[in-house]
Amino acid sequence: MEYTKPYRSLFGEDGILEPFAKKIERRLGDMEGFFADEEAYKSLLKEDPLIYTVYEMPAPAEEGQFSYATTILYPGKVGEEYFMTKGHYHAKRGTGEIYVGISGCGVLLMQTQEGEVKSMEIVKGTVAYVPPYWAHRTINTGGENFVFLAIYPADASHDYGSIAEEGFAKILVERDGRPRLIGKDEY
Ligand code: M6P
Ligand code: ZN
Repeated sequence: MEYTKPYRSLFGEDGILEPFAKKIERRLGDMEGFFADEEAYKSLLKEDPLIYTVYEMPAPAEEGQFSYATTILYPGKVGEEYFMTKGHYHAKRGTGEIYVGISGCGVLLMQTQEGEVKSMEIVKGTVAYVPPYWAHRTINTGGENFVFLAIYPADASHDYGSIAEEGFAKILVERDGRPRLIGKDEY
């Protein structure tokens, strides 16, 4: 039997994982249809800002293995809606995930296939559990980078399709200077 060799990485408040095996950068242009305000999306697209960067250490995609990744979600808004990750279900639906806040502040938004929504704040030191079957997305509600660590089964695999098509039932917008969760049709 071939054993996977143990390994580790270090990260600081900036969230850069050392070492990392994979770096994913998502710009606004990679997120067409994700934000509610299409006009605001189009006008910001001229700058095509970087929305988030993921540093990943994927383990072999086998049952029992774990991958980990840090995400740096930059501050900003598209119209009234805060910068956020695409969000996904796990392709292997019965797998969960753990998030650990490193710096900045944000919200972890979760939703079941039946449309039940849960949101929780994440700050430095928060550990949050995403149980199996919940789609998950993170949102930066602050003025600085929102940085967190995620640990998930290596064979979970991302299912972006359902979110790209239907989105989340709720979106997080800034109203009177504060974050407010509203129905996506209330924008
Ligand atoms: C976290 C984990 C990763 C995910 C990343 C960005 O680090 O959940 O698996 O890739 O956030 O989120 P998304 O894949 O939804 O863009
Ligand atoms: Zn996940």
